[in-house]
Amino acid sequence: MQKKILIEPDPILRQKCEPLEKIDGNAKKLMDDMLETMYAAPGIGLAAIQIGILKRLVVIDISKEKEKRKPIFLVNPEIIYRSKETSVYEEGCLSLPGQFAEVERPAECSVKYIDYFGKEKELKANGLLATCIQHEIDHLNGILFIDYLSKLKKDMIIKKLIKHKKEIERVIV
Ligand code: GNR
Ligand code: NI
Repeated sequence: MQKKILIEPDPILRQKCEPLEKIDGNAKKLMDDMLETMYAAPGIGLAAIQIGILKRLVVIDISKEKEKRKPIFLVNPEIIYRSKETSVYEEGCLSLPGQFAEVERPAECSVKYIDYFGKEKELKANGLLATCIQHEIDHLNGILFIDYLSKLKKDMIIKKLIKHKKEIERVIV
């Protein structure tokens, strides 16, 4: 089932998420819902916290539109390596609709995680995947990409989002 994505400013997005204890049917159902929500948005990543669930759970799929889908589920992910070399990407976030900004992060990283089937895995990533992994793991710690911008840029984006939320309210009421 497709879920509603929380939009900043929302205090839930600033919470720290708890590790998932075990991958039971409920957890699998949640991961399936996250994937469906991410594809519908559409986005290349989604953390459970973005649909209001405070668990350390991420889905990512950076495959192109016409390619075969290649979803990656990261349960309790931990970054175990960050390159000194950095790269800059124009980032967006489904919780910051319409807002984009360049963010500098380590160009490469390795992540240790548990997969959809409960198996321990490691993945070394570069390029867009490395950026996306770091963006998603930030979500699990209550961090958004606007936290890396100047106060001026961050405040401007938050102001726009508040205005956007008020406009949506007006349509509903
Ligand atoms: O869809 C998304 N695109 C994106 C582009 C550049 C860097 C990070 C991302 S993640 C984002 C989806 C999202 O908000 N995930 O939390
Ligand atoms: Ni995001």
